[in-house]
Formats: sequence, structure tokens, C-alpha cells
Amino acid sequence: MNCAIDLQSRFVERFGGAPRLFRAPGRVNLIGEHTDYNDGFVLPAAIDLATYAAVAPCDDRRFVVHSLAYNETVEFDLDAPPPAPRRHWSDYVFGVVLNLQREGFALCGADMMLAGDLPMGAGLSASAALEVVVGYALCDLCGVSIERKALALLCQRAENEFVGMRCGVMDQLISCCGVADHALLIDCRSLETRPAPLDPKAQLVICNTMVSHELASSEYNKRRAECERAVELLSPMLKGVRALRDVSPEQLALHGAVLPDVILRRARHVVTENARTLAAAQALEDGDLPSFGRLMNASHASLRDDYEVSCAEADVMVDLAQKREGVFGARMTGGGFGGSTLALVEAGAAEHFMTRIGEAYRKATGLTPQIFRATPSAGVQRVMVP
Ligand code: GAF
Repeated sequence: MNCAIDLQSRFVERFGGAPRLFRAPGRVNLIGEHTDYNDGFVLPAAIDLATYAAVAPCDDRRFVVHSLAYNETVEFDLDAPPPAPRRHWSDYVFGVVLNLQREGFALCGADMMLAGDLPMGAGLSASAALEVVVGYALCDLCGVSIERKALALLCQRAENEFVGMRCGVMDQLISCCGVADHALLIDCRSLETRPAPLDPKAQLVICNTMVSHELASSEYNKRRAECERAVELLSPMLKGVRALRDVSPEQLALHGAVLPDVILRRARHVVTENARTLAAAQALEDGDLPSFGRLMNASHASLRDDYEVSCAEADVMVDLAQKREGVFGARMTGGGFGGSTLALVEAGAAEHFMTRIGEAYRKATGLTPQIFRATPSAGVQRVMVP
């Protein structure tokens, strides 16, 4: 709320007028990593950190956007040929605007200001929150009606096509459809969702490793291509397989010998992670936190050893967390190569855990981490400030 109040007054100072305010949350993924682009299952929660947009109509066909985080302004003429991507924060904004226009939504000129409290490069999905808040705010302002799931898909396409990151739909979907106090089991093929309540006996604790490795987007796209290769090689034996979602761990054990070693390990992560995610959602619904924690630990091992998307710092953080009293489980969260880890901790032990894990990580790596509680929050919405 403080962020929104500050944004409102900065908007008025710069553009004048009375803006509408919107908030799109970041996310933490409890389990189901690198399964979304394999048509599989994920279990993320939207969090209380978010990207905010203040927006008001202007009287011409320009879309002017100022980012408080970067202290930069960019401009887009809605009737001119589209700009080219330039590896800049504005690519996420323009990608969404272009896709809205391309899909026939009539946009009006607008002034927009952006701010947020999501740490950058922390793997908490600041870029998807940016896409979603821009799309939602513009649609609201211009009187365009779009369903939340359709908006998530549109934002994902913007990132795939304009930014060049071949991400799945998890981040955009949870930012659009998050439910307060719940994680959301998402079937990334049908886009069906099932909210799973977070047990008040447990606390989600995010640990930002403070490292963000450069290779994240190229390695991400490479993993996706490896999964597609696995499907190509398995499909002669497994008729009707469209994605790794359609392969069971037993089928992979039976036919995996046709795959080169690296591809087999990538596929093994995905098929076992899908099974873990469904089991974890059930455990959450049953209030079985110890089982949930064991699945988180297994997920991390699989991401580290088979999928190879963890890094030394995240492994240290997870290792330290898993050894502490009162911790049900811990794992890296998000795309990997740095960013954040997540621990599920007994609510009563959370305070102590947060102090101790910070000290232990600093001692082991020389880095000062950010450690904070995550509260599952609602998806994108308009914010009213007094
Ligand atoms: C990133 C992507 F954007 C998501 O789509 C997802 O694949 C995730 O990495 C890994 O689970 O956040």
C-alpha cells in the first residue's frame, strides 16, 4: 500500500491528473519447476511483493511510461510501426502493448508510471508481474474486457516472441489468478486451477541468494529444447505423446535407454517433478506438512543433479535450511541459476530460522542474503488508496 501511495503522488507530480492504480504480484513456486512448458503441473503462490502501475488517459495516441526503479521514460506511438526489442525493461511493456494491438484490442493513449517492491533478479517473477500489470491496467483504462487466463497467455506470448525468453505460463498465470492464503495447483495444459490452502502451522520463507547468473535465459531455452528432443525420441515408442506431461516415470524407466544421457536426465526431472507436484498438492490439502517437505527436498535434488539449473550458492542455502530444526523442506524456486530458495518452516520456528539462516549463509558465502516471509496473496487488481 505504501508503494501505491508513493506512486500516486509521484504520478501526479510528473503527469498531473488522477491516476488509477494497479498491482500485480510476484510469485514463489512451492513445487513443480520447469514443468510448465512441458504441459505439466505447478504449485505456485502469488506473494505480497508486487509491481504497481499508475495510469491515466492522455489526449493523443502516445503511450508514455516512466519507471521509478530505472528513472527512465520511454514512449510508444500507438499508430507507428512497432519498436524492435533492445534488451531493456521496456521490452516487457511494449511486448504486451503490441500483442494487445495485434489481437485486436483497441487501446487509447495513456501516461503510466511503474514502481514496485519485488527485488530484481531474485527469481520472484518481477518481469511477469510487470507484463501483467501493464496489460491489466491498459485494458481497464481503455474499457477492454479480457479474461485473466487470456491475459496471462497474452503476456506469455509477449515474453516468448518479443523478449525472446521461451518461458511457460506459470508466472503470468499466478500473477493474474493468485488466491490469498492459498497456493494454486495449475494444470499447464488445460489451465485448470485448484487452490490449496496454506496451513497456518507453516510459514513460507524466501531466501534471496543475491546471485543472478547471466546464463539464465540461454540455459533456460536450452533446457526447453532438450525436453522437446526427449519427446521426439520417445514418441515412436509412446504413441500419442505430445509433451513430457504424457510420459509416466515407469514409461521413462522402460524406454529411457533410447535417450542420450543428458536428455534422459532432463526428462527424468520433468516426469518425476510432475508426480511430486500432484503428490505435494494432495499433501497440502491433507495438512501433511512433513510429506510436503520431503517432496520439496526431492525436487531440489532433481533440479540440482538431473536438470542442472541450481548453482553453488542456492545449494548452500538449501543445505543449510534443510538441516535446521523446524524446517519441513527447502528447495530452489523459479528458473534457477541463482535467485531465491524457499523453505517451509513451522510457524513458531520461523523467526529464529530467519535470523540463523541469514548468519549461516553469510558465513559460508560472504554474501548477505535477503530473508523474508511470503504471504500468499491475490492476483492482479485495482488498488484504491485513501
Ligand atoms: C521461469 C519461467 F518464466 C517459468 O515459466 C517456469 O518455467 C520457471 O522458470 C521454472 O519452473 O520462472
